[in-house]
Amino acid sequence: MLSRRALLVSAAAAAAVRPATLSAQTAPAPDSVESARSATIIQLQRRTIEVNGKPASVFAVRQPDGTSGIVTEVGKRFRARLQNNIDQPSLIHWHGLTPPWQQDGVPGISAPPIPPGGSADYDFPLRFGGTFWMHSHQGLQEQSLMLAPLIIHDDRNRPGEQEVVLMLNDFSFTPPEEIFAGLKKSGSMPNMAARSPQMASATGMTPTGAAAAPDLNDVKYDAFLANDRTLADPEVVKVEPGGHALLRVINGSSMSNHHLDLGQLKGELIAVDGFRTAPVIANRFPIAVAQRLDIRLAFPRQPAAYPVLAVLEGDRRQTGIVLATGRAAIARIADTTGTPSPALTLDLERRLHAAEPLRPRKPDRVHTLNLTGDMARYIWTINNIAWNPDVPPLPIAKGERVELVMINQTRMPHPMHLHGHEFQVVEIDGKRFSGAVRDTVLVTPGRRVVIAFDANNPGFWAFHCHLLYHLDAGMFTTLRYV
Ligand SMILES: [Cu+2]
Repeated sequence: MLSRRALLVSAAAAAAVRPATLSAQTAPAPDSVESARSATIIQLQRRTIEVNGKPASVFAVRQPDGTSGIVTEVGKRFRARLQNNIDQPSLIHWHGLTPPWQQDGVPGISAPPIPPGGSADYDFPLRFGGTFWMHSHQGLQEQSLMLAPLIIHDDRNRPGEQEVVLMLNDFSFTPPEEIFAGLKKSGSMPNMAARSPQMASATGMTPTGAAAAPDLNDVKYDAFLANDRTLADPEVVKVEPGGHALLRVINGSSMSNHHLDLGQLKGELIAVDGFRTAPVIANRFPIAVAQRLDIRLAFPRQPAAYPVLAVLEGDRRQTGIVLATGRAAIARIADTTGTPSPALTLDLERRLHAAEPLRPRKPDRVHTLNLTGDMARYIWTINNIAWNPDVPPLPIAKGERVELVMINQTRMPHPMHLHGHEFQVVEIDGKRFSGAVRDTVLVTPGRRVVIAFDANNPGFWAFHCHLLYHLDAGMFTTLRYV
């Protein structure tokens, strides 16, 4: 398990790679007095929410005034003091940002976890705007909602335009450690809906390498949350008739990929994972775990209610919020759809083109990463190795253009996340193209996806599957360069 090992290795790892500038906790910047004054206080807390009519004890990442996460502006510095007000160690990762590696928030890689009652300071420039999020990288805390939005405004925010943030989460009353133990004990229980013949053909799978049908949703959740609520009592957001809004969707789920369904509204997708793309107009978009979508919406003039739904892939269950213009009646929305949705595909990914692609360049270094695993024993691996502190980091060097070739040899989709660097999707199944710039890309079963990035942020970085229990079961590795 990453968490326990992470604790054990943190000292060794830090000793091995820590440069003269120490971690956030111990090395205040020279202007630390001013930093502390202008820093945003973020507190890790316990809170109780109601799910399916029952109280649920979960975490919160919020400011003293109750604001969940942070909204800030590009060009500013990210200055935050993170206070651990829970009774266990924790550390928060700023997902999608490019801080100095010691401030990246991965226990045992970037810095030791913050003990209960402790705090850590963060201070680094915000190089780009967009929709990001923050979440615990400690143990399985993310499953208990130790997460929040991290929104960086830039010129995609039109003056006066409303902004709607939609955070998606999966929820279980079973403690995450028990969920993980159950997966380990019984292996993955494949989703029956996902095994039907039409599902197999819908995914276009060929029975080479991986099996013919994907396995989806290996954790059975009690609820799917949209801004902490279910469709039994969804959030209703008032929007301007005839107006526009910028919808920022964050898939903060631990294990659940979704189809975002805008119903009657057409959306203009303008960015993925914070980075702008050539616009794509549609009313349905895939969103894998940890990914984000920025979608511009236009509302008709007449009063109406517009559900914005997230349908679990390969399943009938859904969650969402309602956007209402005028005094529209809000009808009850069922928490299941009529027919199961298909598995996510890479169809949209193939159509996405970065508005600001990487400068074309031959790679100086290519690493091939087979995504592998033993479903029966619930061990998830990269090149058949479950991560442990003895696994050497992937070698790269400063200034290189690096390509990572990911080949999914399993029957589950894996959303792969690189820390500390934005990357560009440059190939899917042998076809080169100038794809989206992102920080998390889905690799569906049997597929080959290639990403490229510039090694421009030296340090010790994590690269892993963002499905929480896959990550904890070993589908994790590191890159290190100075
Ligand atoms: Cu995975």
